[in-house]
Amino acid sequence: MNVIDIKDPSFLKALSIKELESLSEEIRAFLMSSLAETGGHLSSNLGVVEATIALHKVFDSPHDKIIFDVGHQTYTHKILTGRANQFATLRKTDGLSGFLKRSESQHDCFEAGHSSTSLAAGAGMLYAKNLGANLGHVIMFIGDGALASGPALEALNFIGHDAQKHPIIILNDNEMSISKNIGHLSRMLTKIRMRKSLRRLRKTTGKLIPKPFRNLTLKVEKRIRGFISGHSYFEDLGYTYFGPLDGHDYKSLLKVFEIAKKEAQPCVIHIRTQKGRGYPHSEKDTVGSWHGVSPFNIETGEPIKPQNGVKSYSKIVAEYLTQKAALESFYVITPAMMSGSELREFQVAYPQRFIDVGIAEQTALTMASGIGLNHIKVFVSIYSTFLQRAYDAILHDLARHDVHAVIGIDRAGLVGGDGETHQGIYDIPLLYHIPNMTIAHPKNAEEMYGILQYAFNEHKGVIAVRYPREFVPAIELDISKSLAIPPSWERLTDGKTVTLITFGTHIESLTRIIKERKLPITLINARYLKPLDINILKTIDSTKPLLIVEESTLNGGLGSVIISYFADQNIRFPKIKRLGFDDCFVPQGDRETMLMRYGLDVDSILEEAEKLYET
Ligand SMILES: Cc1ncc(C[n+]2csc(CCOP(=O)(O)OP(=O)(O)O)c2C)c(N)n1
Repeated sequence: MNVIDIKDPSFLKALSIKELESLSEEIRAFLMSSLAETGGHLSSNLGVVEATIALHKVFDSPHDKIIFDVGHQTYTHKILTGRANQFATLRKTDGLSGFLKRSESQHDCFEAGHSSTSLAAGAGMLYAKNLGANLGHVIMFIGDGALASGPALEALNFIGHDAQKHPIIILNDNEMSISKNIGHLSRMLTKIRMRKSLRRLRKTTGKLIPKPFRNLTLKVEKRIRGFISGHSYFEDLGYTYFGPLDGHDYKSLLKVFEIAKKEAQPCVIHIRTQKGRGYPHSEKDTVGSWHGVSPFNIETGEPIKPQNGVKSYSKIVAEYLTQKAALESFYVITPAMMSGSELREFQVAYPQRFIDVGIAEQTALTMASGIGLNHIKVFVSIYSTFLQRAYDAILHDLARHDVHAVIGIDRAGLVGGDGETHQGIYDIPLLYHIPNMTIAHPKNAEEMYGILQYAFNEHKGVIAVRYPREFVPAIELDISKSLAIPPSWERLTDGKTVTLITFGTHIESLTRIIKERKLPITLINARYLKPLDINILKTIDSTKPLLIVEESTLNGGLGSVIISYFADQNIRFPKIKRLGFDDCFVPQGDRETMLMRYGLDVDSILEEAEKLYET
């Protein structure tokens, strides 16, 4: 069968194991050729082809609810539910989502993008079922990386206590998060795997051992087994535990899924899969380079458009940290995003000062407080979108203690293909009202170094430095030549008819165009969003219109704070206009297109300024 022709998963019921195996091969080949064109979450998807097919064969979606954690590994699910023909648009503007999307299919029963929500969502569905919601089995499919995160562990603890409900948790254990997994849960899973291997070893070698010695070896083995595994973690939490199974072997998958279907108790099915299976480059990956990829050449594994001559802001920050670490000791913490935040080089150079806490954003920020309270410097690298998970840790644990800590907010602003769930446009209001908080957003790489110098060397409390998912020319910056830039704004042009306050990377183009075209605009770089630069605000001509632009949600953003300031001073402007995202979730799409759509590209900003001074 051509995968493009698949309409829904019902055809799987009639397929034999041989046929399922050849379908897996076709799906893998389709995924590889399709993702080579579009990019996407390659490794996670190649690993779960058999498990997804087996789930859809045994269960009846959409009546049975299959909730995939994060949703980044759902490409096979998308194919089986009739979306293969949309794969050319994967993660593109107005295209197929890279995650589950309820508006795409009735088989997508819950949407995510952030990890570790599937168990709680599934628990909610079971409670809804109890009050009469018409749904069948509830299956939560979660990776070993996501299971180790707080929200998943909380739900695991909660669900297991209720023997009346029947959640089916599929634990997809590939020993990887994006990079190698960390933590004790991961070690415990290794022990469970070893226990199974020991059992198998005993079966095969037992007969070879002369009879008088068999009892002795059994005793030794029992001792080793007790030492290695103890009771099963999941059984102790109230689950019937199945596994570990080979997650690529249909015979075992189908058998155990069928048994679990009939179980009346909460159960965990532990499957072992190989991340990146079927493609040598991704099979070998241990650092996460193939977790999410841009378009690549299948033969060589090389990216189609290598980013020559440019560097990401993440890389600029990582280079600063590496240079800084040669001068003094401090910690860098990441919640599982070493690869995306380009911290690999730092980790290799300073492994003792690099902490990957796994998908544990709150832990990352509270740990930073513990470190900072002991007068040791600490940098937490975190994506804007995942910072949402750490709000309380920042407010309650860091800012309230007024600890010195630097938070690097990566992916601030629009993020492109990851879309709605990952947009970095909500952190400004989230942080702004927190006392003791300083927030910066440099306009370019040099300014980034200057702000980081201030943040590390002179600042006393919590400071967040935002930077976008954008590239800059690959210049080498030298920390020794970077002067600290303390909280202040800069006036870049002096025009007579309108004042434009903004921050971020479009400032350079705006400055250039305003100067070239001699536009009558006063342009102000609000490189510190908090505190406001009152000295500069006092110089603004309130008889002229004011335009405030931010690549952020407007509610509670910089514009609203500036307007509040002027209102408090009883200063009125003839006109004030704010540009940003107005109370909305912004869908996926390439950055430039989406900025244009929302009127935030350089041309639209200047047009808006022009309208203000013409009226
Ligand atoms: C709250 C949150 N933090 C970080 C991420 C980024 N992220 C996406 S997938 C992933 C790894 C998940 O690992 P695992 O659950 O083992 O799934 P696998 O990709 O290995 O199948 C991470 C860290 C996220 N989606 N959500």
